[in-house]
Amino acid sequence: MAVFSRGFGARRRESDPNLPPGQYLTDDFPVLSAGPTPRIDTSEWSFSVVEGGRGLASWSWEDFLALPIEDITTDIHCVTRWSKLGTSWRGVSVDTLLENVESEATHVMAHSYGGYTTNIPLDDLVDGRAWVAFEFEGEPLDPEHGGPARLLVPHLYFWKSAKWVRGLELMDGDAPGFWEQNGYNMHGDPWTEERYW
Ligand SMILES: Nc1nc2c(c(=O)[nH]1)N[C@H]1C(S)=C(S)[C@@H](COP(=O)(O)O)O[C@H]1N2
Ligand SMILES: [Mo]
Repeated sequence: MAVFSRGFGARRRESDPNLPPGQYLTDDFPVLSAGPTPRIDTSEWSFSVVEGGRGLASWSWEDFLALPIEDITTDIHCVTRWSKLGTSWRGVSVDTLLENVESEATHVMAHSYGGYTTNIPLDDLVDGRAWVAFEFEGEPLDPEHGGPARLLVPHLYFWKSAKWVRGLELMDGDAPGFWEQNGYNMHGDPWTEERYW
């Protein structure tokens, strides 16, 4: 019976073991931006790692694309409760970007073109768990979704994946970014529903 199998399918999708608690699956890719979409030409783009106002590393777009590039297939989870499973990206791992950086930092503030910020413990950005991504599903990342490049930290809620990212600031303690100052969680693990404070 058609009605029966549809209901069964829906229940199966909701109980997908890859879906964190309180999330639903979507096939769309919703756009969530706190402000207007900044348009950054790759000829103007740069990415830098800074600490205490000191620049530790910096790449032009060309230099950045010459770094080791990885293909990533991963699930993503927005705090507004949508999740997408099996999304594919290309990017440079944060491990690569921090390879020659000497630091005692414990936390990172991601900074974006347009002024957005988000804070993340350094441990959550290393060991192959975070990237600066510039392609989505085989295409250059749309400006609406953070192109030329965005942070991708898929094991945390998606607000930690800063769009239009322009750099990482290493910090020796935690400090709230944009949404975190407005009540969002300092960490943001979707599996333990770290949504708000
Ligand atoms: N620079 C910037 N990055 C951002 C945001 C933003 O407003 N500005 N929104 C965050 C939030 S709340 C989410 S859910 C995701 C949405 O990404 P998407 O628009 O590609 O779906 O981007 C995150 N990164
Ligand atoms: Mo979000």
